[in-house]
Amino acid sequence: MTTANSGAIPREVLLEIYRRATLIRVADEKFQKMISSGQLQILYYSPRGQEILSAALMTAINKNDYLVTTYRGIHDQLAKGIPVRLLWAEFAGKATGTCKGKGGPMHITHPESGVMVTTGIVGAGLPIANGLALASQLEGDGKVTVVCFGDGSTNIGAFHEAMNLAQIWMLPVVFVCQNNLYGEHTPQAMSTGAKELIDRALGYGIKGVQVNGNDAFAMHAAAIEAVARARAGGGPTFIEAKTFRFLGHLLGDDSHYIPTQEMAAAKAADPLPAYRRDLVSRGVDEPVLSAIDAEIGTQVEDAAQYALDSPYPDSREIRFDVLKSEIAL
Ligand SMILES: Cc1ncc(C[n+]2csc(CCOP(=O)(O)OP(=O)(O)O)c2C)c(N)n1
Ligand SMILES: [Mg+2]
Repeated sequence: MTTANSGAIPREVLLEIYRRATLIRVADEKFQKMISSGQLQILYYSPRGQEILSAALMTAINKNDYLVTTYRGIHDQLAKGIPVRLLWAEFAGKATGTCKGKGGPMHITHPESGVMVTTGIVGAGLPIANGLALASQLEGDGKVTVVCFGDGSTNIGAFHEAMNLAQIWMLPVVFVCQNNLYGEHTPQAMSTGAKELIDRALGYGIKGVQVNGNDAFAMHAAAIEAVARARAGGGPTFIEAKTFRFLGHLLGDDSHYIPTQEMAAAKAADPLPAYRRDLVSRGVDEPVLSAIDAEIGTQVEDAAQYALDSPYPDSREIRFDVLKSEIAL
């Protein structure tokens, strides 16, 4: 196992990371507003605090590479490039959504963007990712599958089986553990014996990398290396990306189980503003970043309105897109 180094990133990629992280941030704020004002009635798992991680990760893969993620995966989906309007409409349960409003926030799928599966079952994404990666290996299509999951998932049987099988079969898969130090309402030390999750890679002979997921440079470099290894037939990588979630498990969680000082320190190090300051100090003009902020603001407002204006699916839709193409009711 190794700790990833920061690498040089081309300017256009630096700006793309900023653009995608800003999209996540602004979309998250708008979702919160719509939920608290009653415009949307959904359970919401905010990715606030984990924006840079996803943006730096997804800029290391191609549009047609595969992503599998979780109920908290809105940051991953947006960073992967899912059309914002379609994502919003699906969250709102509208017929224009990625799954015609029949999946809802927990089941976002959009193969055209490589977003293959989103699951609410902790740890369930890893074996599915192996399946996608096996298909790529058999077909020789050169695609890589990235699967994102939380630290809590590393205690689930499916995690261990998938890690083992991926290494034995040298599958083109990158396991990305977004370690935000808490599972649901439980501090890691109460659920996990291992002090460092990265150590779990050792047991399966998998290349393990531990990285500060909130550092765009380190995160991107680790992802580039893992993806290159997978594409070249070098097999899987386990990336433990350290991060923090600012709003607890789901919207409305008062995070009482998180020490006040720990939360305050994490918020003081808010990764997106820190990245913005870093870009400016590296010579990126402030107006360039402000123009991105404005463009994203418009895009998010448009997507939210699109979702509100869209119709709900017809009740007859319940019989379609199931295993049997039509069910007699
Ligand atoms: C198999 C399974 N067990 C329990 C749950 C209930 N549950 C939902 S989220 C969660 C915690 C997951 O924590 P982590 O993997 O760290 O992800 P995070 O929410 O922190 O991103 C649990 C236990 C579930 N959805 N699936
Ligand atoms: Mg967690």
